[in-house]
Amino acid sequence: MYQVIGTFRSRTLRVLWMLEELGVPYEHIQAGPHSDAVKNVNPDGKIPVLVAEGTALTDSSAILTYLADKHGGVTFPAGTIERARQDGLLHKVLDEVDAALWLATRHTFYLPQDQRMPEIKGPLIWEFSKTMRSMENILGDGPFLMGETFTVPDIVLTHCLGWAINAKFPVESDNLRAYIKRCRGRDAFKRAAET
Ligand SMILES: N[C@@H](CCC(=O)N[C@@H](CS)C(=O)NCC(=O)O)C(=O)O
Repeated sequence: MYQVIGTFRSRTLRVLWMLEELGVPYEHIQAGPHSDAVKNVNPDGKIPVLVAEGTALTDSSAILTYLADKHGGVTFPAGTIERARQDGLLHKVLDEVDAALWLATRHTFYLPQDQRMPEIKGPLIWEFSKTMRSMENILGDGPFLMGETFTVPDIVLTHCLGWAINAKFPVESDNLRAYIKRCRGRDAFKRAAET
């Protein structure tokens, strides 16, 4: 059985959500970054970690893609044009949304005090707003980023948008707000969020 290591209030939620979407059983070990439980399997101390077939897999997007391919769900098949578009969207979300939020988080409270540049948040918010306009265009009538099919980048973007709202990054578009609600309304998300 898969083991998911990481706290619920982190990128670990993405992995729990994917496993619920796929209907695959798993064990969830609640452990924070740099705890012994994490460092035993990932010396970097970062979460989430998925232990699959005795091997510790790291990076939430890599884990989601592995699970989607392995169980044949929440993705277009590898080697198709749709999959190339899906992966392009995943990388756009990682480059422009996840990276901005993580940089702001590090400079707000994660880095040692003397290494922080909290003023970086202003330019990051400016760029983030541009990205939100672009995401709104891509989403169009949706309902999901890839149209009718819910895929890996929807999990990552929905997770990031929740993070953005908590971090006071503006998500003002009604269309994107409705998208978050739609994705979070999925039974699999509700089950993951309850674990
Ligand atoms: N790109 C990685 C980032 C992993 C990551 O930075 N996780 C955070 C928690 S969400 C963490 O463990 N931070 C501790 C650290 O950076 O030392 C992923 O998507 O899994």
